[in-house]
Amino acid sequence: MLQRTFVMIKPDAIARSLMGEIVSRIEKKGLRISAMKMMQIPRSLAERHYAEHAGKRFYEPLLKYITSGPVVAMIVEGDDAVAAVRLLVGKTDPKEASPGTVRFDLAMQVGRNIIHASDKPETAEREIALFFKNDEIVK
Ligand code: D4T
Repeated sequence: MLQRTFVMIKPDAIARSLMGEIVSRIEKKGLRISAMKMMQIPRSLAERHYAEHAGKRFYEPLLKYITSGPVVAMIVEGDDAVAAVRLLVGKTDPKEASPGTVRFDLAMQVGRNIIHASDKPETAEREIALFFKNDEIVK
């Protein structure tokens, strides 16, 4: 089923010059990027994006991390794109991710796991609405 998902390249990936490597993996897989922008996330947007984690022990460090530098936000489309991108990204903790995934290959710590991808189609739509206006999306 044709689906879209929300992907974000996190600040440490930009700082480590891994943006191109990550975009390249998404493109080579055969997925299509229909929106993309670099931005620095204000705290208010970070709070809304990570609302489900409010109160958890890693919440404050997570907000600090995600607002610490520029990110690249993307909409990625393709057949079963939500699951396809989650597989490409790997498990949340890079130590548990499988070889060949972005997180295993390029990261070491859960608190610096370099990429975000929506976990469900409904989450994807919620996150896309948070980050993109309709006129920023290529048809
Ligand atoms: P994101 O949302 O960043 O793509 O991550 P996941 O969807 O894979 O995982 P998540 O929502 O459970 O976690 C959000 C974010 O919090 C960081 N985190 C998570 C952390 O620093 N310590 C932890 O113990 C957990 C569970 C990493 C990702």
